[in-house]
Amino acid sequence: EGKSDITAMWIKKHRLLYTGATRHPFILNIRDGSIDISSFKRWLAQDYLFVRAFVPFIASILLKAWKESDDSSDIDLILGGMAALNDEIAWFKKEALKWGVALNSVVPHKANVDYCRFLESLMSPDVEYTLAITAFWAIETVYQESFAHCLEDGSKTPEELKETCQRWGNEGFGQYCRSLQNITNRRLEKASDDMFSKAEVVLIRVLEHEVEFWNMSRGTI
Ligand code: HMH
Repeated sequence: EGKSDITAMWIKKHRLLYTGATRHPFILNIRDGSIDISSFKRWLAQDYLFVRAFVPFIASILLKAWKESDDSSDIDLILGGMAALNDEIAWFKKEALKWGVALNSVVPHKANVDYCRFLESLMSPDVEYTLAITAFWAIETVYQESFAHCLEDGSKTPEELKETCQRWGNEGFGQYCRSLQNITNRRLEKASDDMFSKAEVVLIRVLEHEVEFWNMSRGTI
């Protein structure tokens, strides 16, 4: 470990917040089969809006990688992520139809607006690649760790939600997240002290936004 796996060190350091984001009651309720379908539908509709905002975010990272990265394989990975989003948006439309959720009339919730605004702040050309890739890695990893938990042995995830959990919980997506983590670690190893502390703050902000995003599914705030 040491200075070569900084992201793993940060996850340990911020364990409580990380667990809050990856083991949220919404996820635990999917896993134990007690999920209220109206919560799931609320999450589905809001996440569709989030994913649409995620497209320009990834495009901005692609641009930063092209300008700043010393490893051209970063571009291939980010491009692959972008291509997967095309499929993901089609999946949201199909899934919404299945659950009777009207995607064209979804009103973004405050937590969603705040999270998308945070993404937008990172899209600025003034924000360094290192910071943006840290956020990207953290955002994807929270979903991977959350939904993979719903597929582990002993989980009682309802059959009709398994496809959703597979989307982010599958091993291929896990590998993709590890590749993003490797890029993030590589960048952080060479980062200045200032960049290093800024990146840690970015990670904390992502985790906080993810908790708020899950909270939204309750529909009480
Ligand atoms: C809120 N975080 C949120 N939505 C997503 N779809 C992901 C992460 C993963 O792409």
